[in-house]
Amino acid sequence: MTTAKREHPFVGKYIRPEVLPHKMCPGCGNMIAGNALIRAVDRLYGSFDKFVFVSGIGCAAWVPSPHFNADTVHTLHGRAIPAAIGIKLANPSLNVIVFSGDGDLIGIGGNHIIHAARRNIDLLVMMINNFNYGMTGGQLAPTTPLGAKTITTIYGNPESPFDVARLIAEAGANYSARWTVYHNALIEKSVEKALKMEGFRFIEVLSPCVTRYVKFNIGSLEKIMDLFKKQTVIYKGENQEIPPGKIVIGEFVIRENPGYLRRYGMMREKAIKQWRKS
Ligand SMILES: Cc1ncc(C[n+]2csc(CCOP(=O)(O)OP(=O)(O)O)c2C)c(N)n1
Repeated sequence: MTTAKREHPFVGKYIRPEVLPHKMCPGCGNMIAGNALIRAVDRLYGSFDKFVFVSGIGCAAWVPSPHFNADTVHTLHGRAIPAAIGIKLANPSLNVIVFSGDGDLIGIGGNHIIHAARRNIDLLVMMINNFNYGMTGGQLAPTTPLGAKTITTIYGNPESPFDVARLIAEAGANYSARWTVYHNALIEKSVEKALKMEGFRFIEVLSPCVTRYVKFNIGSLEKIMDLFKKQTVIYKGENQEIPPGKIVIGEFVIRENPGYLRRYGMMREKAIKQWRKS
């Protein structure tokens, strides 16, 4: 007996039908971010032909691979960025997108991401921040809020988290933004904008891990979505006063600096000219 292939009603050709229904927990925000990414790609390019998606290990890393009907590379934990850099340098005509979790990108992969931002490498990185290591049981991550409970900090987290979007902006990226899955239309616009830019572009998406983090700290999906709706303020510049308890979302930096490939090309030309003269 053959089973009829099901096509996703909205993002159809971009999703491999054989992997549906997806395996994320009910209420997980991963696919909302993935959906926004697909819609932005669809509007600008109409296909995944010129794209490669790279991910590390974790629930978020499962969004492009195996779900996207595209060229995807599922790398080792924390190593999505170096793999993506290699792909981009080998074939600069490709749009290389890293899609992974906070534990993967800023925990084990933290060193890679800050240097890729500093070097303004021509990559788009989407990081799902669900405030913990979801796939392995809800352990403390470098994004877990101070005082929050996780399976490894049952009395509360004694550490301060990284403000990842600002860290990446400070490190030298051309674009850095943060949204929540409540703001899915804004994620889509942000991806569209980032895809038109060069250099390192970073989009952080705050997302509910209902099975772990939300269960330990907030209580329910409704409550965290309400928090994303009511407790967020849009970033308006460094002089903005942020009331206590608010979550700042928005675009933290938009630069037009040459990306790594263009800078490398300029240096190369200079070197060739000097060598010809000598
Ligand atoms: C070298 C190595 N260390 C640890 C692990 C175990 N591990 C797999 S996924 C993961 C956490 C992923 O967290 P995150 O990136 O936040 O993704 P999430 O599951 O929360 O979406 C860890 C610690 C591993 N696979 N490889």
